[in-house]
Amino acid sequence: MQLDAAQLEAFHRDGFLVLEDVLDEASRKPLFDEYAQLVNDVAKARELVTENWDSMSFEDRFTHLVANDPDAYEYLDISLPLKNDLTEESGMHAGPAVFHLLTHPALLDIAESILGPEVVSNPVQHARIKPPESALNAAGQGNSNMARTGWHQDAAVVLENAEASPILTVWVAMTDATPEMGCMQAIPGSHRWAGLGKHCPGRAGVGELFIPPSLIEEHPRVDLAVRAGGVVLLNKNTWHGAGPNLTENIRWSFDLRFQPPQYPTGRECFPEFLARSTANPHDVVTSPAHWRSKWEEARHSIGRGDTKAVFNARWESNGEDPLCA
Ligand SMILES: O=C(O)CCC(=O)C(=O)O
Repeated sequence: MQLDAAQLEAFHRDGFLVLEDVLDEASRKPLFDEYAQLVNDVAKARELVTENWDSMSFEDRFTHLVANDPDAYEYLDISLPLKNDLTEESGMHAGPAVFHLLTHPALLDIAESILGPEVVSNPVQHARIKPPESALNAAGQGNSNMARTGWHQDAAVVLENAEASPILTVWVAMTDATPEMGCMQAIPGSHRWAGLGKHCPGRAGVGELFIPPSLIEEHPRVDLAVRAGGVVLLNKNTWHGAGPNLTENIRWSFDLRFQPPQYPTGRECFPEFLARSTANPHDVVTSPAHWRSKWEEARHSIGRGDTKAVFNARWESNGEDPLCA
């Protein structure tokens, strides 16, 4: 589905666009199935399978796992962790259903409408499966893949070398995302403000950077609520965040990034790949195993010390700023 002129105008005006009904149930089912198996496998490996496991729903199994062992989330995310001390044992999930999501024609059509015919999958990407906030301990509540997401601009998350890279965020709703579930919120038009706003260093790692709440309060915010199967597009400069999941259900999304090939990704220690191309169709990655091997090679190379895991640390200097307290 290419975006029409009115949708493109709204995206460029607001810095975001909510699109309902992009992925049907059949497109999402392989992901539900893959994650059902994954949660079983991870719970087994972490010795967290309970006696009544067989009678538990996916939601309850997942919640039990991360409530008792928030570190286990590493094995469910679709990126290696953003840690400078990555090892060959560091976890991530790079299953075939995730690759088919990254290369889903409906998502690539949307990306092409904004970026043009050459589309690269940027490795900044996450699975966010958020259980009821009340189930999480302090460590879980500090992890934006499972709990609230501090306000930020996506351009602030990558290295400075990607300053000019037109990176598009494509956020995919696996479940409904309502205000009570902690759907994303954004400030309309904030992508047109000059440069990057002040960000504070993440207290629980570089991925948890945030704009001080006092700088958000003065601006009108809108909820980016969307039904399961819908998509939210974000300009990389749009100020956005997400509240806690205050319901009894899980709130699940994948946030993906796409860009044209000739620009830095801003996270060069992790692998990009060509997802669509009319200029070089033979270079398009079409095999889930090929994609997975790229992440395995990155982990191996970082773990061996051949590649340095470098993430954006540019906000560390704001650590002492009273606004960041
Ligand atoms: O889903 C969320 O909680 C936040 C996602 C987000 O901030 C992003 O995709 O940049």
